[in-house]
Amino acid sequence: MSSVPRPTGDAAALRTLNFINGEFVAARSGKTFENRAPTDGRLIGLVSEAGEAEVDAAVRAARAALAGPWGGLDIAQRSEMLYAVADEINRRFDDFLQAEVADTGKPLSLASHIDIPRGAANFKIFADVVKNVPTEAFQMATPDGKGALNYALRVPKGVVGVICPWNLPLLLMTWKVGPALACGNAVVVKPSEETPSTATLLGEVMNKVGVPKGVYNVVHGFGPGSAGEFLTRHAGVDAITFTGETRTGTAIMKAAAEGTRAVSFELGGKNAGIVFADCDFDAAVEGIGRAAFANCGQVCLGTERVYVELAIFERFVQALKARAEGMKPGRPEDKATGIGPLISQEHRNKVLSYYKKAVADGATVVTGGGVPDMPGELKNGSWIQPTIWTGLPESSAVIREEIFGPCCHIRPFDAEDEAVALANDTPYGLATTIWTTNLARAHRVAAKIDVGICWVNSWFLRDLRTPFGGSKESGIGREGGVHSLEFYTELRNVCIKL
Ligand code: NAD
Ligand code: 6OD
Repeated sequence: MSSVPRPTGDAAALRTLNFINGEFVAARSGKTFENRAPTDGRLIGLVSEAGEAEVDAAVRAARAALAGPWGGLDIAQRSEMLYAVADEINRRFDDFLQAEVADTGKPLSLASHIDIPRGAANFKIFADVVKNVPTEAFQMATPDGKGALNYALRVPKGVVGVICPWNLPLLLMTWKVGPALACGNAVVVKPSEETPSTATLLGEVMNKVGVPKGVYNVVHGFGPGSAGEFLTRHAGVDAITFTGETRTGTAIMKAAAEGTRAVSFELGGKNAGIVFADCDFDAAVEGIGRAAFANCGQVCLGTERVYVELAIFERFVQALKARAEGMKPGRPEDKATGIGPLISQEHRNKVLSYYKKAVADGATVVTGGGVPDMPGELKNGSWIQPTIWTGLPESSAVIREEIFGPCCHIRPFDAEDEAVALANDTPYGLATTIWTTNLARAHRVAAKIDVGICWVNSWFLRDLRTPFGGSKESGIGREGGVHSLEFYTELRNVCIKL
């Protein structure tokens, strides 16, 4: 039986199953929920909703794997296995691509350049990191003159619960599963209820390359009162790594407090873009265009607040308008498609409520502001127009709250300090993108913005060895490169009296 429904055929008969202890299993309760395509609302298939029994079985399977053959592998053997996982994802590239595109509706061009290649790369990079990061050693003097030697061992945290969002499903899930497994942990993954497919498909890959059963488990369901809550509350979970909304992070942190479990949180943002008059104008328009509209604005690092130096403000607004209007909505496989739909009708209602609020708060709608007219079955999809506003007060909810849609507000500024103050005036602290050709200014401003990631003359340019995460309400901790090892392992100091 295939673990993932394909987008064609008798969808109602197809089930996306949980993956527990190396097997695809339906929940004992028989409960399922629908997985619908955001492009046209068609039923992709039914997803088996894990209950407490399945979550418990997954956690136990993970624990048993740690005590079994997985726990006995050395770093080189584990790394070799993770390379095989990456190679198998690449071999089945088209299966992953179809599954991701069916669940999200994102353009094939985007998923084939970002989501799936990064899904594979996340295994290779951390397989390399674990092999190359040393631990520390200290010699110390002792009163008897013989001394002592201290050295640190890195040991896995144990069973890691991985809770994922829907915007970059495979990429963000493997961004956590890759390092967790490289460090020798076992995982239980709870993908978003909106995008269950690629995490499930990865179970087939794990079996194919011989990852021992129980090392990688997937349970499907929702948050409160469902698999998400059952997993984060489960006493057998040693650490929780989560990507999603800040308020969900708060709920998970409360669950993790029981048993003082470690958390790593990658949360929401309300990121600023700052465009100085001395920028490379075309590059800035292109970069801010990507930051505001890529993935239909559903990227945590995206820019919803744009501050542009007064001298180029009007020209910039018109250029970004032209760029937004040039993005044609359409089917993922259509080469002319520039923008996909939002993930769901529910999310579209949320984004549209901000579109309404913007007008109520006095915005000038430069472009967009509504729903595009789509032909045929696409009418049933969750399409939305890329939207640009000007003229809002900084106090508007549209400026203060994360919308997670293809939209941005553009405001002029006069001076560098003013731009920095505006960018920092938010409870979030995830990312910023700065556009300037003045090198001294680039360094100066980057140092003053209170975020985890600051891009200069670029956006979403990722070196996976670098620290990734947010400050303020955008997260707790950093992942990436050696920083991932800090979360996914415990350092044990061994002190030997000589
Ligand atoms: P979400 O918080 O609604 O859901 C994320 C996951 O948490 C889902 O799997 C959901 O089922 C689960 N969940 C919900 N409530 C839960 C609970 N009480 N206990 C346990 N699990 C629970 O987020 P989303 O809507 O899927 O994703 C969009 C959000 O994610 C945006 O806020 C975005 O900024 C954020 N995000 C952040 C990053 C980052 O790296 N900082 C990356 C991507 C997305
Ligand atoms: O590139 C990454 O590693 C990463 N975590 C990206 C997050 C994107 C948020 O939507």
